[in-house]
Amino acid sequence: MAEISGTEYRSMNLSPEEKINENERIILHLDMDSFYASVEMRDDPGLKGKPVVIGADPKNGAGRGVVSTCSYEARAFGIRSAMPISQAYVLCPHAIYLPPHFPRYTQASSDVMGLLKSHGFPFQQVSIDEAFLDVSSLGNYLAATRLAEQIRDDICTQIGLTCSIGIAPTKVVAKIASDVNKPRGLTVVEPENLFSFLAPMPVRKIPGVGRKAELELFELGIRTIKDLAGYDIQVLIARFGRSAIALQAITDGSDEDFVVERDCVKSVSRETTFPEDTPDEQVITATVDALAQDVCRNLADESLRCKTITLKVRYVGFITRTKSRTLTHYTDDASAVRSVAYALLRDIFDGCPIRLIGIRLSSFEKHDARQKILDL
Ligand code: TTP
Ligand code: MG
Repeated sequence: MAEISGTEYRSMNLSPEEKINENERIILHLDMDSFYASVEMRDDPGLKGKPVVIGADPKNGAGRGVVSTCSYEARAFGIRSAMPISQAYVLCPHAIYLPPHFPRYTQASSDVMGLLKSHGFPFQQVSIDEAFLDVSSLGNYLAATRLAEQIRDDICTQIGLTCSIGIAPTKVVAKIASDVNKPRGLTVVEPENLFSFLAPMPVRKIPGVGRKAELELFELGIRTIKDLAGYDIQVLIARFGRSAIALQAITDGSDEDFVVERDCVKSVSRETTFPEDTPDEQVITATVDALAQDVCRNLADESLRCKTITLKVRYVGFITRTKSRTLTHYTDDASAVRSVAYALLRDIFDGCPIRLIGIRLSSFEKHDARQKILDL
């Protein structure tokens, strides 16, 4: 484990060709620093060096809603993502509060992802501001470090933003590594250092271990990743089911989670054909409810949030009507989707028997970095 500065790694005095291990997995994880806030600061240099908070309108402390993100200057006041905006306002009333400008973040994201993809390694985007590259074919960690430095410099000079990068033998460890020296961090965990890097960390550092899982692990006396590594696997399985195996495998880098390139999902939909055509409003709304739950679960699996909800109704005789609504914000919340679907249903349902009903979600953004790696 090391934060490698340019001089340090050059002093290792190895050429990339000297040490090639064809079996070694080398995964690079990149995560942009204070992403939405950094885009705002790039586009308005007057914001540089100031506490900038992106999110809901604080309304002089009476605002509802939450912080999306904030600059590192604002973090010094204790402000964090997902905190109520009213609390952020108490912590730093003189911060600059801005509403999100999603099209600009989406553009910056595709610029960053395009630059990453251009290197030609297996690539997987996992949220609006993070992605993995499988750079194993480089053959050694020194070459991977050089590539990371080049990527970091190119993102800075060509796109005007900063990022943090982790390099490690597995995706989970690369992701943990990219987070430990933010902002502008470059952290390399070679296989021989993997355990000493992970051992002292609280289990919560493992992506996917949320507050609930953390408390359950505490109940077993497991606080650090070292505690988790040494724990009786049978007891863990009895408590958490088979996902415990994947969880423990993270601690020694033996988990097999590959960088998979996936086609961009354009829409997610679910539809139901009734066993018998029905005009029964109760049956229809219950079905819409179930479809909303189902389709949102699918969205969560893809780490996506949507903006456009479309309801489709097919009447007897294959007469089909669809209606869409686009929200002002992204959501993956089933109850939000359901209430829009209910409103659309009120618009297009004319009381005639329905044969089929469906919900389609589209206009996506990739979910943030808290996507689940483990199902705990
Ligand atoms: P993150 O990468 O989690 O956060 P960040 O890039 O702002 O800061 P860091 O330097 O710690 O990586 O999320 C990327 C973007 O996703 C973030 O800029 C805004 C958005 N986001 C939310 O809208 N709500 C949230 O709760 C979080 C965590 C992120
Ligand atoms: Mg980020």
